[in-house]
Amino acid sequence: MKTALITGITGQDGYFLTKLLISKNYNIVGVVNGQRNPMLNSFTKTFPSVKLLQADLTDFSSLLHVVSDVDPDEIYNLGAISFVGLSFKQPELTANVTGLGILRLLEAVRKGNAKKEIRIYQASSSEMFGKVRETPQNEKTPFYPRSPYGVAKTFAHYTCVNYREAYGMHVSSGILFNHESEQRGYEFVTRKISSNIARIKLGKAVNFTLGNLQSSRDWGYAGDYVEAMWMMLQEERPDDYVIATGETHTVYEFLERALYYAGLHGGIDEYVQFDKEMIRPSEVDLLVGDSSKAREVLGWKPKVAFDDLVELMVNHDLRLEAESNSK
Ligand code: G4F
Repeated sequence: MKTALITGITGQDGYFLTKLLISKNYNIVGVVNGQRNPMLNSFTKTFPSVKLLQADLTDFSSLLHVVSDVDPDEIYNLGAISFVGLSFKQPELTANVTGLGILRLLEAVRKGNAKKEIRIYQASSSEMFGKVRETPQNEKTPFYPRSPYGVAKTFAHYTCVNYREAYGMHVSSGILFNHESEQRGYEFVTRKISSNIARIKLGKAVNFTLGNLQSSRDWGYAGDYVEAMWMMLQEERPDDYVIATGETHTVYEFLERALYYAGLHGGIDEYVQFDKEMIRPSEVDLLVGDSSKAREVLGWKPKVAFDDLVELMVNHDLRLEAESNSK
């Protein structure tokens, strides 16, 4: 039985990766900072067999202990300050967790007592492409990050490349484009839209606020994307892979589709007000990924299309809101 150690296990991707690895009969250990984590209770209820250990990506000695004690076959580093908007407000914390976290983890593997051939997955991000240099973006596209989050992820990405080359470590990075689901945090735009539209549909709200509706994202389904993470670590040779659908849509289009699936037929202005607080100091205007390499080498491809993604998120939130009425 293989053992996987997962940081950021209580987030959206941690949820789907845990499900996947349980189906593959892994022994799973999660790294959590229990005192500050509001998701902990629901995670332990959903996955009672997963062992959770206390450590933090900002605390090298805690990582050293956990890695040495668990001695995993695979490590998935999903832990991060992952909300781009917040990274502008807390840039130093973002650099520490999202940027330096993987450096500490790699050092914990190198210096600790765990086996040296551990395979490591780093959650890189399409935010690294930022002000894009070419379209679509692939593994060779130069990075131009536009947020403290993007800068931190770029540092982390190159740290992984360096540890691979300098020390021969088995580190692979998935350059994942936006991936959403019914487990998505409410601060991200897709879930903000689906949850608020569900509330409007059920008469619990009349409108909600959004910022820039013109930016375009390549949105896929998180459940599909965690399969790519696992596939990367099954390859003999570590490498970097873009994981994306190859389709891009504006926030406006997501909103339109969501209103349609909820059966709300008024104009967008009827339901959405502009909030200048949501405008970022610098924005990523357009992301669309070319995942040919992952398709060819890993045999990975996305299964859930854009329309299906919007529909499943809206239906999920309509159900949630209806259930909370009946409680
Ligand atoms: O949903 P978002 O906050 O996601 P963003 O910034 O693209 O980042 C996500 O994807 C990255 C991959 O490229 C990940 F690395 C990262 O961790 C995260 O998962 O915003 C999407 C777009 C932005 O252009 C934003 O300005 O939606 C725009 N937007 C408009 N109104 C809004 C809102 N975003 C949020 N969160 N809230 C709004 O009210």
